[in-house]
Amino acid sequence: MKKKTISHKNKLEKESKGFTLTEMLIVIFLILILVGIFSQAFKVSNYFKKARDIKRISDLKALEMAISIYLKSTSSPSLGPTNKAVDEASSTIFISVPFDLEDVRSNTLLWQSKTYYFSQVSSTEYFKNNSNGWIPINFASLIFPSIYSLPADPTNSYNKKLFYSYVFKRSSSTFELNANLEFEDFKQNGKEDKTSNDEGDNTLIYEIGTDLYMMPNNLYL
Ligand SMILES: [Ca+2]
Repeated sequence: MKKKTISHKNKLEKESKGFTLTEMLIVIFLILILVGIFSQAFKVSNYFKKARDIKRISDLKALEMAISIYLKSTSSPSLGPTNKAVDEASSTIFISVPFDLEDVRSNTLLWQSKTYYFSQVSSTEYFKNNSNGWIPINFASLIFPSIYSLPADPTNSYNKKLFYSYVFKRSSSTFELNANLEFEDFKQNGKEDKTSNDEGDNTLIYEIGTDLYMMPNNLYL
């Protein structure tokens, strides 16, 4: 009777060990599936980051070209409203985020002992090409390149630090456009670094324009 009890106990232990092994195999199998799913999701997420960055770079290049041609082809060009150039009383940063989505118009930014103010327009105006858009330049009369509507960052969020920005200097008729990039390969020291070799003063940010030393370098921090 005692022998039977021991044998029953051994049987239970064997069953218990067998179940653990099966369970382990199932867990390993599930982990492998999850690793596969996450690595695919990571690839997809990277693909979208890259696509958004390509749009950012191409948007800013198009805007730079349009502003440069506007300056050359317009008899008395205006890069922005009175007092809002970086060399005027209220140095202003114009951003692509509409104020009715995220309002930072009362914010200020201190950079190198100088205070910068923010300019935003509404979501029904920000894309306008007639100086009422987020870039205060009248592109409406520009024949080539034709800018029918101003591009904005694909994410376009101040809080996420993904938006376009513009500043200008009146005395020299110069300007700068900035965008923050997401794709690791395009960032500083990445395989296709786009932010530290653009001749600007901010190695973390994609800068384009005719004076790349105007935008405060703490704007996207
Ligand atoms: Ca840069």
